[in-house]
Amino acid sequence: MPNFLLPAPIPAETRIAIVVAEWNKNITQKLLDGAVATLAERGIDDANIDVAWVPGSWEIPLVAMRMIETGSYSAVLCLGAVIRGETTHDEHINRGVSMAMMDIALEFDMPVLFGVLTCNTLEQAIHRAGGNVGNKGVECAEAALQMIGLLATLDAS
Ligand code: DLZ
Repeated sequence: MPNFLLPAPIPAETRIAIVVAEWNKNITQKLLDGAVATLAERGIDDANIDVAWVPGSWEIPLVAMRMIETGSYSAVLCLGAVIRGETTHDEHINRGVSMAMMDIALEFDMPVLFGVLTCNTLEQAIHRAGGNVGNKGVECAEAALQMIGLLATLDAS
């Protein structure tokens, strides 16, 4: 039987940053609401959640990095909705943002949660923002708490 590393309990003072894009706000507001509600259900006080709205998903990585640099947070949730249009803009945004988010996570040794929807249609986005495919904001909040706990376990071992 292997040793399974279990996430440690989340300390009450844990602070979470959320960066959320205004572009497609009808979708991203639902992602934000899902994330905040999930964090609250898991014991994170509203006062320990800081939310920064940015113009679009392209702007998420810079603000995520700046929030991490304050040293105040245990994780940063990045929420956005990129929807394919007539041009290839979505490919550029998705590639740039996803790679930057991974770079930031590894450089700053912190969970950076990828809650940017990358959809072909508005309908797909609606389904993933509280519709019949769940809510990506909820998933990100749950993933953030799991990662904070797991990293704490690794710190202690
Ligand atoms: C410009 C643009 C377009 C066309 N589409 C989206 C989108 O689907 N989702 C999104 O989050 N942002 C979009 N943006 C805005 C860019 O992310 C960015 O804010 C602008 O290009 C300014 O840098």
